[in-house]
Amino acid sequence: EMSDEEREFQDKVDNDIKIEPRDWMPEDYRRTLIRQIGQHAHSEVVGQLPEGNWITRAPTLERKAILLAKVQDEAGHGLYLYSAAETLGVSRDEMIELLHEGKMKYSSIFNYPTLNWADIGAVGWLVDGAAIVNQVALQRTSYGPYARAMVRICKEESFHARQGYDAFMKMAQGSKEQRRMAQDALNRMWFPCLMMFGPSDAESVHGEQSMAWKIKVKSNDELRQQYVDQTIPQIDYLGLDRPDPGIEWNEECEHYDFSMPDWKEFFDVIKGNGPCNRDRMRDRVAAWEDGQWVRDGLLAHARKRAAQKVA
Ligand code: FAQ
Repeated sequence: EMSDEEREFQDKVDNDIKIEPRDWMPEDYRRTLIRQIGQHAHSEVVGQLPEGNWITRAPTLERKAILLAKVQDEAGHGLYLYSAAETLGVSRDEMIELLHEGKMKYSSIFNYPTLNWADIGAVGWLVDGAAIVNQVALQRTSYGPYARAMVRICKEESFHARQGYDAFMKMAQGSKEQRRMAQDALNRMWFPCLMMFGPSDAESVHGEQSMAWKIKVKSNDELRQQYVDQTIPQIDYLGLDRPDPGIEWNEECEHYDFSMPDWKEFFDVIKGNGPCNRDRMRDRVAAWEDGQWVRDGLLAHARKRAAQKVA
C-alpha cells in the first residue's frame, strides 16, 4: 500500500511534473538518482583520460584546439552533474571518495584504450554518439536538476559527435593506411559502444523501477536499438565495412538486426577487470592527490577573506 506522500509523488511523476530538490521523494528514488547521476558525473571526468592522452599528439593545430575544447567541455559536464547530485544531499567530495575506493562506477567504455588518432575520431563519433542517444532521452527524466543539466550537455555533445565524425571521415577518405586505421578503430569500438547502454532489459537490475519513476525514460535495449539504427547508415556513408556480420535490415520490424556484445566481457569490465581499469583509477587518484595544494590554497584564501570581512 502506498502512503499519501508516495501517491502524491507518483502522481507528479505520472503527470510529467518535475521532482525538485525540496520535494518529498522515496529514499530509493534518491539513492538511485545519486548512483546514476554520480556514475554519470564520474564518466565525464574519467572520460577525459583516453582523449587527453592525444592532445599533445593531435595531427594539426586545428585538431588540437578542437580536442582541447572538447576535453574541457567534459570537465564542465562533470561539474553540472556533480552539482545536480549534490542537490540530493551528497557532497562532491563524498562521491569522489567512493569512486576512488571502487564503490562507485563510471562508464565501461572508458576502460578501453585509445591506441591511435583514428580512435579519437571514433570516440567523438561513436562514444559521444551513444552518449547523446542516452542523454536526449534523459532530458525528460523526472528529476528537475538532472533534466536541466542534460539540455545543456546535449547541445555541447552534439558538437563533439560532429567533430568526431568529421575527423573520422577524413581518415575514411584518406590514404589506404588511414582507411585501414579507421576500419580497425570502428571494429574495436563497436561492441564496447553497444555496452554503454547497459545489460539487456532482462538482466537490468534497476531498469523497471527506474522506468516507473521516470528516472529512465527508455529502456537499455530500446536505446541500444535506436543507436544501431542511427549509426549503420553513417557507417555505410563512410564506405566502411559494417563491424558485425549480424547487422541486417529487418523489413518486418523496420529496425536493424545486430549481434549483442559479449556480456561476460561487459560484467568483467564493470567489476574492474577491463583493459584499462587500473590505469584509469591510478591516474584519477594521482590527479586528485596532485591537486591537493590547489584546494588547500583556495581554502586558505577563502578563510583569509572571510576573516578580513569580520574585522
Ligand atoms: N558501464 O540495472 P542497470 C559520457 C551497471 S557518456 C558501467 O541496467 P541502470 C560522455 C549499473 O550501474 C557515459 N556500469 O543500471 C563522454 C548497475 O550496477 P550497480 C555516461 C554499467 O543504471 C564521452 C548494473 O550495471 N553516461 O560520459 C553500465 O538502470 C566522451 C546493472 O545495470 C551515463 O552514465 C556501463 N555501461 O542503467 C565523456 C548515462 N551499464 O550500480 C567523455 C546515465 C550498466 O547496481 C568522453 N546513466 N552498468 O552496481 C544511465 O542511463 C544508466 O545508468 C545506464 C545503466 C543505462 C548506463
